[in-house]
Amino acid sequence: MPLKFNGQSEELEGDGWSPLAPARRSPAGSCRSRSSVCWIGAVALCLGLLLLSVILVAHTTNKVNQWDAKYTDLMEQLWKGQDGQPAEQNMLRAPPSNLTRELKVMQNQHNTLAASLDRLQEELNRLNVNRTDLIQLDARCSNMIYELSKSKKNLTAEQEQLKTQFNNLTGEMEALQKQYDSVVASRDQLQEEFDRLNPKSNVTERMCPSSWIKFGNKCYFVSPSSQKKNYANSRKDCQSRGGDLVKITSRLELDFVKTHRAIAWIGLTRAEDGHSWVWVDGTTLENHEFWQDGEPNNADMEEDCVEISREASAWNDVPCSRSFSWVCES
Ligand code: 2F8
Ligand code: CA
Repeated sequence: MPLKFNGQSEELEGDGWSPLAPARRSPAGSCRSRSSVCWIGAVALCLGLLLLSVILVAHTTNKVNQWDAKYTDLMEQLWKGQDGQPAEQNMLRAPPSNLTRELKVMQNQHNTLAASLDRLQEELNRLNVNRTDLIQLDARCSNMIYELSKSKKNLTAEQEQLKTQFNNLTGEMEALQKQYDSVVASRDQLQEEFDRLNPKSNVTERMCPSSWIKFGNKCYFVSPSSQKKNYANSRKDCQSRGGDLVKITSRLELDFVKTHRAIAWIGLTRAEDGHSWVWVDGTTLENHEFWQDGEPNNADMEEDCVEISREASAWNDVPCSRSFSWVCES
């Protein structure tokens, strides 16, 4: 007999047995009277459900394994070519022609770039060597600059010390010079006083070397008439003999000289200012009375030395390069 579902009672109805129906119909429990039958039915139902679940799980697992195997096969086919080689290798073995061209171009570019890279590497190595040299040079230069600046500092300090010493010594020298001048002045004063008090002592006999002529209290050397020298060499000769060219300070002295040599150099030259005249001892000419008439005339703007001239037995300015005899005194 078929089973029917009762919507109101939510029970299966039929002529046959319904496991729940008795309990609903008799809540106080008519099933209690048939409890063992109820329990057996419930256990059987549970076992049936359990068996059904096991079957479903086994079926599902089987399906999953089948799909997994299929998926693995598909992946292998995709990875391998028809000939069993990997698909990528096949593509590389027989690439399309445009790809081959591109590959060649890229290969060429790669080679060019590799060559450039090599060259750049070499250049880099060379620059690194130069850089190392420059770093060493820079270090040496820095060291030298440091040493030089140290030396400069020391030298500057030394220079300052020397300057101070020089200034002190200059001061001392000036003080000593003043003392010396004062002592000389005192001596001269005492000498004058002594001469005044002892007139006979003035006449101090002085001896002159041979070939020198004594006149007054001075000695004179007159050069041989056969020898002529310019002004500078004449003066050198006098100095080598321990004297200098004659300095004429009186008519008497001029007359003495000109009687021994009519034409001769004397120790008088034009001063730096171009106008005044100086003696060999550095003193300036004060007495102008012994010039010839019209002299000094600085003829041709080149007459800076003085001679005793035969014509007038007086002085004339002439070029220093001219050659004459000379007269020395000491
Ligand atoms: O007339 C005086 C004149 O005579 C000479 O020049 C022509 C002298 N020159 C020499 O002796 C070189 C001048 O010094 C002198 O003034
Ligand atoms: Ca002259």
